[in-house]
Amino acid sequence: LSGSAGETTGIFTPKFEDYEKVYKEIAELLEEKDEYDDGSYGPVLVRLAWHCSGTYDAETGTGGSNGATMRFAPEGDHGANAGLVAARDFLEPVKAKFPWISYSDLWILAGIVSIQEMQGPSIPYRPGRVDKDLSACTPDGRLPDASQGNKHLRAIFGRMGFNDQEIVALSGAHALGRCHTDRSGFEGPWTFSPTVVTNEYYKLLLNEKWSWRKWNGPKQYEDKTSKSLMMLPTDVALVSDKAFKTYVEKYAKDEGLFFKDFAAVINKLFELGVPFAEGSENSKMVFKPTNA
Ligand code: ZEM
Repeated sequence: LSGSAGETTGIFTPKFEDYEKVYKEIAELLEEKDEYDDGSYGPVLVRLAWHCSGTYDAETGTGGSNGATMRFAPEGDHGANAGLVAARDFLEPVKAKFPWISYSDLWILAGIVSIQEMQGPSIPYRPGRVDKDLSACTPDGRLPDASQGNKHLRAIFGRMGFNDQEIVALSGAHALGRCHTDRSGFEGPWTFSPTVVTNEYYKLLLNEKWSWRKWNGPKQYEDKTSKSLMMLPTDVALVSDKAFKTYVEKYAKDEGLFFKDFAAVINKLFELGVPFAEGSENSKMVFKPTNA
């Protein structure tokens, strides 16, 4: 009844079926626009969803995916967000077709669609994010700096409320995508299958020999075998730190465990600081991947 009551007053109350339509639209666009980068916008869409969420500060309750403040110049221009305009532009036609969805709900949904369509685990979804104005932009420097190490990772992710196990599980996202010299300055992919969610990142961290790449760019590692893969200093910190390494070993051994923990921690990341409706915790949406 709530749906029809809404309609009579001109307020549209979207339901599961409506979000499912948005899911399908994004999935179709992913398939259609397959000439970007390694053949998919999936990785950069996952990065967009992460960079909205990763500004969260548990102490002040500021930042996080609620607000979509990366639309505005101060935050959109933060060095960490270089290149994410490609992901935001990709989603503009979806926003135009479904104007009732907020940018902040749309960007997070796109991250979930991408993970699922790239054969990753199923990630539950809850809408409820509201777009804010530019006064809600977060200060620069809240996202991790790839040139740093274990202390920095614990400080940045600790501020969001994540522990060691969660930091390692989140980092498995680097199975996806690549670094671009014109964005971060770093170069290359972490794995040989950058458009498929796998536990390859952990296997490579453990089983490859990583040495400093000799080049003019920022300090990064290259693998000894093919010299075509890369690791950031923050990636290698996950095997040089003993506590982190135990989780790298677990996820390298057991892809099922990684998928389970990745789904849980991505769900937590994407919901940081979002004032969801009471009771919505128990009624999250789960979408079927298109080709399952
Ligand atoms: Zn990333 N990430 N990230 N990351 N990331 C890049 C690319 C991608 C760090 C980082 O500095 C960088 C997480 C954590 C951390 C993705 C997802 C997630 C790039 C390359 C850098 C430099 C950007 C470029 O040049 O285009 C650091 C220091 C992290 C701390 C642990 C987490 C958490 C992620 C998701 C859950 C993804 C998917 C990409 C690939 C983007 C693309 O365009 O291919």
